[in-house]
Amino acid sequence: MPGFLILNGPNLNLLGTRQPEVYGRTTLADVEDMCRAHAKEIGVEVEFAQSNHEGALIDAIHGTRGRLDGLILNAGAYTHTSVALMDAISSAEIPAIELHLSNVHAREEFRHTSYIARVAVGVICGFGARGYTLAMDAMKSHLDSLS
Ligand code: CA2
Repeated sequence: MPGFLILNGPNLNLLGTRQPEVYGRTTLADVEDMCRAHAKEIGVEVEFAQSNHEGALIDAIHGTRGRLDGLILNAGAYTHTSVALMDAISSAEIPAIELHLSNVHAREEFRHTSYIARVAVGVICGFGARGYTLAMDAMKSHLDSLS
């Protein structure tokens, strides 16, 4: 069974508790439940993690190497700033999907830049919490297309 890491970056632990007009009312625990239920439906295994620390996110990405088959990453604001996360994805050598709850392209100019997109298979944004299960389907279909 393919294994995915679903990794969430800074401030996403606050999901569902503030700014519901931007990020919705679903909490990160709800998202994890949705992902675990969806994983059973589509026949994949998932690990789910969140950190507010860039180094911890890098360690988690390194930990996928040779062990898991896909990375789904909502890097939060680090998306727009972190060459280090980009390099970590390249070094892990597993396919990555960049994910955002909000449509970052409809927001401030600084959110239009992504270091992650340069090393990602694709990007999903603007579908709220549903984006997580969409990303799982997209990753599964991507892996199927390789075999
Ligand atoms: O839309 C997304 O998923 C983002 O990755 C969320 C980041 C933002 O910096 C990116 O540009 C787009 C911010 C995460 C903040 O999460 C919060 C959630 C609830 C309340 C406060 C912050």
